Amino acid sequence: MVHHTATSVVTIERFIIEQERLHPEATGELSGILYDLALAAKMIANKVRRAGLADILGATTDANVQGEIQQKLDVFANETIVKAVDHGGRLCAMASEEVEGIIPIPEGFKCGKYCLLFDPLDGSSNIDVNVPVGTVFSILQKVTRGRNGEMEDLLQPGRRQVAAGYVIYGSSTMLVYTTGQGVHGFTLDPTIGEFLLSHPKIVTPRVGKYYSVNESNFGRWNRGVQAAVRGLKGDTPDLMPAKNSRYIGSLVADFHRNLIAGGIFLYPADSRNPQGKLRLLYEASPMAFIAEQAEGSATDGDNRILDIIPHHLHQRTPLVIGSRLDVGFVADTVRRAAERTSGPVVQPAL
Ligand code: FBP
Repeated sequence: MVHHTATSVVTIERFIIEQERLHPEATGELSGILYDLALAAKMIANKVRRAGLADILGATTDANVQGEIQQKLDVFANETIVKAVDHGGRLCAMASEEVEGIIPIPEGFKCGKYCLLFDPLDGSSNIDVNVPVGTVFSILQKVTRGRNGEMEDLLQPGRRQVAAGYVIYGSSTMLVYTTGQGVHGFTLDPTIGEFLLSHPKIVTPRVGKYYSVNESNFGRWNRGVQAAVRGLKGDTPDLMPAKNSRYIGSLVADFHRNLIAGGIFLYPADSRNPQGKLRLLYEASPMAFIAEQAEGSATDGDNRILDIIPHHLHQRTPLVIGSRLDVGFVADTVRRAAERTSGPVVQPAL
């Protein structure tokens, strides 16, 4: 592995090639998809940067598969990603948080051995108020025969991802991704239009200083989650030091802060969202792959996110993600609370 420091001038293209060389069996198809996504990210960043000026703010009249009114930028981002990757001959199918079913590769274009799942613009409810938003992507290998990708190719557990990443459109635009060889961050230099390596080998602190959760849902959580959040605020100092609260309400922005500085993000299930709010395939799974590659972890409060078997494209899941010991603390606290209410698990007399 070529050693880079944050001061080396390394473009994302060069970095992708160097990582590919570590796999003599590689065909370059995965690298090609990552290039295309970096290009789409530049085009979306360009629109987001000027959002306040151009008539791109505000909503369309259409609703997406989640029943949410689509923001104009959502639609632009979705189309930009599809157009950037659908003709490269590397994909056999796509799925987007904004689109009901599978997005097929148009007839006339060659199909490849990968599938792409993405949330084109996460946190889009924040666009009009100039709060960072993001794009999230996940790449899987095709498992079925035949030209076109099928549902089976998209509904794979997160541990099968070959790559995952996100783009954050914040004070600067960054692309952070993993192909299972650590997590690396690139910052877009708008003066030359290049993503440059700025955060090689990101490792998230084992214990974080921030907790990020929408506390307006407190009354709708079960006792275990309430106890865990109290613990993160300092109620159980012998078990977990008190943390500072930070919540933007844009998953990519909250996750990125905690990845770099250390912390935990939670979107638990609640009486209004019994399955949680965030989507397994477009949000939780790719972020979980990145978190684990950065020595953090991700659960649905109990189970490892990367082991959850998806049943449908827009499935939701509770999400607890970030610094390893913080995520462990939440799981232990929830488990202890569950035992208290249901009584200790009695082992049958053998
Ligand atoms: P979408 O924009 O993809 O619907 O994203 C969902 C999201 O905005 C996340 O980015 C964020 O973490 C969460 O919802 C915020 O939800 P809430 O407003 O309920 O706290």
